[in-house]
Amino acid sequence: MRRIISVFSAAALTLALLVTVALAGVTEKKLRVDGMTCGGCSASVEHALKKVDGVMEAKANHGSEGTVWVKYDDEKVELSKIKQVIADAGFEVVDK
Ligand SMILES: [Cu+2]
Repeated sequence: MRRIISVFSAAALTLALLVTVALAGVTEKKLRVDGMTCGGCSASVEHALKKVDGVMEAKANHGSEGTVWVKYDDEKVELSKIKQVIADAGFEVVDK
């Protein structure tokens, strides 16, 4: 019984370690983005960001106070790259 417990706890420890490593570089950031006037704009920003290696999720909201929320692995992609992709899609990142 003790052996079973120790095997189980070793497995749990390994799993916890793997999860920690996997999540190590995950960062979330919300950016103010101007110029998105309709759902098509926000969809195109999301589409452009999701193609970037390292970007896990992207959610854009258009409007006068437009925002882009992005979840990414900062070991694979830098925030400056994400801002560049948004700019390349034709929109202005307000946060510098
Ligand atoms: Cu639009």
